[in-house]
Amino acid sequence: MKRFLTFAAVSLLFCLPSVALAEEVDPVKSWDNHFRLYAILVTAIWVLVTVLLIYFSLRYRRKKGQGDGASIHGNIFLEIVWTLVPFIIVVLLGVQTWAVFQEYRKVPKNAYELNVQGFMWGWNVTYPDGIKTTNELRVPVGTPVKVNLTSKDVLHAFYIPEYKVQEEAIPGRTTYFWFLPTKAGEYRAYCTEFCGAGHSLMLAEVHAMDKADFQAWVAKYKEAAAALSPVEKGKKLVDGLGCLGCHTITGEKSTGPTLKGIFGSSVVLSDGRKIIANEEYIEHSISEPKRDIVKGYSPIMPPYKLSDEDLHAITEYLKTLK
Ligand code: HEC
Ligand SMILES: [Cu+2]
Repeated sequence: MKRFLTFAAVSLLFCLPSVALAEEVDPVKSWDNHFRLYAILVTAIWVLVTVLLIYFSLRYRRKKGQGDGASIHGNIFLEIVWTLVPFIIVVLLGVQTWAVFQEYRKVPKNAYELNVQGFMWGWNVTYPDGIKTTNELRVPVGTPVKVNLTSKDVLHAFYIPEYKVQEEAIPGRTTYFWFLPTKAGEYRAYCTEFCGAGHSLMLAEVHAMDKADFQAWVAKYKEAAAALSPVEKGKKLVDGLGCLGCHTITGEKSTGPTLKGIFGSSVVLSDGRKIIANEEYIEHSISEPKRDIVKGYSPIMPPYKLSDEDLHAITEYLKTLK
């Protein structure tokens, strides 16, 4: 019993570095500890075997005039020792390997989640705020980062050496990995699955940024996204203001005339005038619909009080509906 307890205590000590002692789980540290344990054990065994080999070769070599030595048959004690010791070592390493593997697979709950898609030949990154980058991965220091990985075409693999993570990117399937950026800096991610002529160019920059820098980058990126082009903004307005409740953009008549192809078309008004739908006409049709009523329609469109900028954006969008 006492022996068993000693054994249990020693086993625990071996596993401690990666499992129990870690205040903050970081697979990189656990991996390093694991590797160190391997290195120490392997070196110790190598030194022991080599030293004994040299010593015995010299000490017990056959000298001139000596006959054959005594023939020795087995030694139960030695047999048990050299079976049990390697067995214990293998079990310990096995247990620790399993513990490290668990860390790699168990993503912390507060992880920042990114989507990465490999393609021939590059990496598309999508962030939670809808930010998109290509061949550029930005992550906040101190927050665990989970990457959902997939591929658009063929097999790729995503590898960041410094974070000791590597995962397969498989078309039609989503795999994942996570890591903890601990220090601000620039790293590089590689494709490690031979995927064609551009394989060696499939690199991505990994920017580990201090939290404040990262937030500033997100804010700046969002601002840029908010500055939509007039056409995009116009589309948003038309979709958002309910214009499509009375108008189509596909050519069919609805409660109101279709908005498809309206710009530059000639419109017959209810009082018989015929005019060309230019910017001014369209903007007036929205802000003062009662002024010019299209022939064959009832004057039911409500006036919209919009800024000049918004009116312009809608007009720009309507111009694209050809
Ligand atoms: C309640 C229904 C209704 C809504 C909502 C509505 N419209 Fe109209 N719209 C009409 C009708 C009916 C006409 C035709 C009679 C007229 O000229 O006022 C018209 C006419 C127009 C015309 C002139 C069409 C032509 O062929 O000359 C434009 C441009 C237009 N609407 C744009 C818009 C936009 C942009 C919105 C949203 C911001 C909008 N409408 C919302 C009913 C509506
Ligand atoms: Cu690749």
